[in-house]
Amino acid sequence: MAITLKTVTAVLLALACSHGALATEKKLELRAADYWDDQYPTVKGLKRMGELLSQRTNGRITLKVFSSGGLGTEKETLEQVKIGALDLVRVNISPMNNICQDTIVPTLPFLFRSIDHMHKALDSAIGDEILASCESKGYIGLAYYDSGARSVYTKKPIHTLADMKGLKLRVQQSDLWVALAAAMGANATPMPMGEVYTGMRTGLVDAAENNIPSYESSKHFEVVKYYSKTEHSMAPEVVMFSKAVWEKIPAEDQKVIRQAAKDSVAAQRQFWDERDAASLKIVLAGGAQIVSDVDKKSFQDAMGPVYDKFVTTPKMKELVKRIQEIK
Ligand code: GTR
Repeated sequence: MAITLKTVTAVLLALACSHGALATEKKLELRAADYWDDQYPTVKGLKRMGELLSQRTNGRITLKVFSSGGLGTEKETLEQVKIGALDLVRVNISPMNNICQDTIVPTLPFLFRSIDHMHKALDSAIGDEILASCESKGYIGLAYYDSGARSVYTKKPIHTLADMKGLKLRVQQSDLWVALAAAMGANATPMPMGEVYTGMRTGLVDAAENNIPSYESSKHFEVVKYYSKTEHSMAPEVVMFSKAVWEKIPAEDQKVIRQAAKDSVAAQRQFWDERDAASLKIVLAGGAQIVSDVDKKSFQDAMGPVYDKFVTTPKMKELVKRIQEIK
């Protein structure tokens, strides 16, 4: 009897060990999507995450990045991630706005006073809470990547809010962005990034808004030459993992993935700064005019209705307050 018990225990132990070993030794080939090409800072950030994953697991966990929008628009790739057809995606936070309400907060106009303020907020518990709020919608938020500040570009200089009146402004596919454009006095046309170049050429839209690296990489600077520094939003980029896939991954591997994403952030920020400077040179050489004397206050003063309409829950109000209180 004693021998039998001992044997059973030994067998059970052996089984448990081999099971554990199997779980952690299983190869994991992750697939990510990004709208931009291989040289863009967000793709370079994802690739850094992949290098860290391979290094830390001796090549057992790998990350293949499908760049240049090969797997679809941001909205489409987010849907693939939701159903687990794709493991992760890097998107701007804006297409998450209609999916997971708290992501509206870091998208809000003129919320962050500076890039440094934005970093402080997103690197703190506030940033983690916002990402975690997407879990019930099928997304595990892993990290924020830099995206600078967004400004308006069109065929004329914009010096004050009044200059926006009646402009057909392309915005991202988010209700918040439609309201934001309306508050500026513009007519919002939501569309995916990939359609904006043609939209501008054909006159479907006559203005858009983005950071300098996007203005350059999308070649929009070839069509509209005035980039006016309204700096109305610092909506960051996010790396979102599929909850459907996540739940099938052993806890130890989840930890490694989370950490690799977090540890890729510092590199991504450096890639961002380098590209920001390089892109500015390219657009200037291409004949773009950077308009710096913008009456930002006229824009800021018009944003009250956007806050009233979109910062609706006690949680969102609290998040906004906590961000504003950061020194
Ligand atoms: C860029 C961002 C893209 C995309 C784009 C847009 O800054 O990197 O992911 O969201 O903006 O305006 O659609």
